[in-house]
Amino acid sequence: MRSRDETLEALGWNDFFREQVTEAEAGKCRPVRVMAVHRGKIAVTGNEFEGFITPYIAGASPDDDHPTVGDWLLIDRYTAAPLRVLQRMNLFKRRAAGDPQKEQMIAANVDTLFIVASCNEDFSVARLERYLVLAREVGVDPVVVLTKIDLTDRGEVFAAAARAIQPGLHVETVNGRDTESAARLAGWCGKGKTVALLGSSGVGKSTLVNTLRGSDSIATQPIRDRDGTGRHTTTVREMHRLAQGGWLLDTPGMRELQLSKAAEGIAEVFDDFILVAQQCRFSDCAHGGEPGCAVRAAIAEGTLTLSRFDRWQKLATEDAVIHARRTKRPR
Ligand SMILES: Nc1nc2c(ncn2[C@@H]2O[C@H](COP(=O)(O)OP(=O)(O)OP(=O)(O)O)[C@@H](O)[C@H]2O)c(=O)[nH]1
Ligand SMILES: [Mg+2]
Ligand SMILES: [Zn+2]
Repeated sequence: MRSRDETLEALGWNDFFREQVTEAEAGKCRPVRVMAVHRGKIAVTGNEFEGFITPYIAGASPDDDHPTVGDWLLIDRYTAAPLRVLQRMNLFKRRAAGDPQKEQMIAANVDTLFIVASCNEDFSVARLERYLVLAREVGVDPVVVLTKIDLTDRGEVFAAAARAIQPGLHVETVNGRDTESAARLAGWCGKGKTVALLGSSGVGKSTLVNTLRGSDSIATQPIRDRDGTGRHTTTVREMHRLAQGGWLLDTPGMRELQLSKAAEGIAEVFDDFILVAQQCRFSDCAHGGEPGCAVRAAIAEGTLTLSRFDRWQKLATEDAVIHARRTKRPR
């Protein structure tokens, strides 16, 4: 019995969740934590159970809360069917891409929020403020993590600008690629603790996760030279285990917290295309018949469909046009 609790506690299980499980449920269900959300399936881990299951709860109306990453979920002990999402300690959401009436869940049951920004031209006090507002609304302690300190000699200027936003705000400056430097963040990532990373694409969220884990298993990509913004590399919200026992919840970069039709929305909806496109021989492949195009190969094989390819291209083009207009506008 004891070892069983320890496994769950390492996943973040505590009295708040334990007390929600009725005796009847304890007999026929097991609690699992949602590790990642993919289209149509979720990755969950519990005691002696790990795998992909359907996110759809039988009998729940579409308005009912469905599981998001970080959630504790009761699943049927025998069929693994999800039965109920346990009440959350907290929940990050934002307005859904394309539909301002709908909200998209980002992450649940978070102990600390790392608001990640980098010490370069993409740094914005206004954006940090919006994330701090979000953290306050949700009721999670924020830490501002300023990356790429190694690329500037004005690191203290960026840090001072961040500290000035709010008295007592934790602000850490790091070289996210350096183990010793990133180690100053370890204090927030103790056993069973969940730290969510939010911030624009390209600020180095996945890099930090890799460095803190001492691995390079998560894909990262250089930012654009043109404007210092990222390429929306991460497309899945996913929890990653640290050797010291904590959990880092990596998320896709968001340009605006509530932007409607933007690259990040496209990246999330077409994550399968973006993953395959990373295998194209040329990094700037337009998937129009270039040699070594993995996207065309996948369509030919039938693993990706042409109709979704067309929709993806159309949205990506629209976004590029909007982006070009924005950058051309005189200041
Ligand atoms: N020199 C330096 N480069 C960094 C640092 N942090 C990240 N980078 C680089 O910045 C680029 C973008 O990093 P990512 O980790 O992919 O950024 P991300 O925030 O995960 O981006 P998305 O997944 O698109 O949201 C990569 O080339 C990293 O190597 C840092 O502290 N110093
Ligand atoms: Mg990333
Ligand atoms: Zn291609």
